[in-house]
This record gives sequence, structure tokens and C-alpha cells, in this order.
Amino acid sequence: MNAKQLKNKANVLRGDVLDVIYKANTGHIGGDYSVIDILTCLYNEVMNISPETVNDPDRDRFIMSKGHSVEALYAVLADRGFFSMEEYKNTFSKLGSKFIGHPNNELPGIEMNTGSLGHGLPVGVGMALAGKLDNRDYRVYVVTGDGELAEGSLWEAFQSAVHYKLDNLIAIIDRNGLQISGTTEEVMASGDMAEKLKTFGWDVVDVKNGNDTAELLEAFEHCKKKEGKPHVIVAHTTKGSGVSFMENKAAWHHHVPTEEQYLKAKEELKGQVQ
Ligand SMILES: Cc1ncc(C[n+]2csc(CCOP(=O)(O)OP(=O)(O)O)c2C)c(N)n1
Ligand SMILES: [Mg+2]
Repeated sequence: MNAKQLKNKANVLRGDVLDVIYKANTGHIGGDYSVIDILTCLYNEVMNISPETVNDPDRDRFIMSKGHSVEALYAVLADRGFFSMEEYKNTFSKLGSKFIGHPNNELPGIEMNTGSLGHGLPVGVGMALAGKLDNRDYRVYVVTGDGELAEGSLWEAFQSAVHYKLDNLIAIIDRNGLQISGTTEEVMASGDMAEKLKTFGWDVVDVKNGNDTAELLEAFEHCKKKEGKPHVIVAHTTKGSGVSFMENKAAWHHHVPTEEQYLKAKEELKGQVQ
């Protein structure tokens, strides 16, 4: 799929995420909308993974380290046929459903249960190292939040990935500048992440607009090079991207729209699909 098709798909999926959260009366819509373009590119164009190859030892692996953005991940997986969109939409967060409010590896395509921040990248380092030791050709993709980078375990992982020369590991930082209760700079100042990670020894790609699928595709293409260093994409995204009144507002980290807001958001999203 080309960049425009991917953007359209991401906007359609934003509508599905909205339906899910409105119906279930719970969800993390702000982070879903900052990351959904990244996920749409990964699952439709970049990664070597499909519903038929979920157990193939050579498949690419994906870990959603910022597990609260599960509604976006499930929507992208459902759209790719890993499981039913209808079942997801009807049962999300209901008692007994497998579609719980953070990634659940009882579902096909989910490699790791996450939700407690700070664990996805360390496990991704292990998966990438295992790939090297087993002479396998797969890549490991991990999405972290920028607020999540307050977790020290991630910095240990950043260091060990360089030590083990894991050029089959691609981390993507969803750099939306916000976390649960305010800006990242207010809560835990993270400064210039690209500079920090370069100093750590990573190959760093700074993506100016992390909601632009053309820029993302270019960055992912670059990260397929294997030159002895792990890759990190610092994707400057907008939290709540796609719905005007949700954009750049910490309040929409975990917030359910009213009926009026739901209808307005639907309308705005529809207008963006070309
Ligand atoms: C270990 C841990 N501490 C606290 C939380 C509560 N929590 C959930 S989301 C979140 C903020 C995450 O911000 P960020 O990583 O920037 O995510 P995004 O902006 O992409 O939604 C926090 C503190 C958690 N899930 N895990
Ligand atoms: Mg954030």
C-alpha cells in the first residue's frame, strides 16, 4: 500500500477505535490516535507478519510496550484478519472477553502481555538477541511512549541492545510530548531523545511528523539496514491526532466522548478519508 492508502486506512481505523471506546465506555484514545499511523504502516507494509504466519519462527515480532494503546493495536490486527472486528467491537472490556484493556497474548498476533510500562523493550532486546543466536532473519519492532521513558528498565535495554549489536531491533518512540497527567517535560523532563540515544550508540531517525505515513515509510525502510547497531525512530506525533478537540490535550489520555463529542469526532474523521 502507498502512503496515501495507509493514511486513509488509519483514519478509517480511528473511527473503529472511537466506536469501541464509546461503546465500552473506557479506553485510551489520545495515545491510540498518536500511534495508529505507525501501526497501520507496520502491519500493512513494513513487517513480515500475517494471520497465516503468527507461529512461524521467522516472522517479525511486534511488542506494544505502551500497552494502554491496545484499542489501536486490536483495530489494526482485526483489519488485517488476525481476528474478528465485530467480536472486538462488541466485547471489548466486557467480563469474560479476551479483548481486555491491555494486550492479551491469548489473541493471535499478540506477542507479549503489556500494560505495566517499561517492560516491552527489555523483552524485545531478548527476542532480538535470540534471533541472532539462532541465526534467524526476523526483526523485532517495539513501540514505547515518551512518558514511558521515565522507566529505568528501558535505559538498561537501550544500553544492552548496543552491547549485543542488535541491528534486528527497531524501537519506535511515540514522541507526543504528553503522558497521563501533563507534558513529559513537566512530569519527567526527557530533553532531546535523539541526542541521548545517539550517545548511547543507536542509529537514530528523527521523524518530524510521526502521523505522516510517507515519512514513516521512509524511516522504516532506512531501519532495514543491518550495520551492527539497533535502530530507533523518534516519531514526533500528536496525541489525539485526527480529531481537533482531542489533539494535544492530556485530558484525552483516558477519556470517553459524550454522544455529542462522539458524533462530532465521527464527522471529522469521515471528512479526512479521501
Ligand atoms: C509501571 C506503570 N506505571 C504507571 C502506569 C500508569 N500509566 C498508564 S499510561 C501512563 C502514561 C504514559 O505516557 P506515554 O508513555 O507518553 O503514553 P502516550 O502519551 O503515548 O499515551 C501512565 C503513567 C503504568 N501503566 N505502568
Ligand atoms: Mg506520550
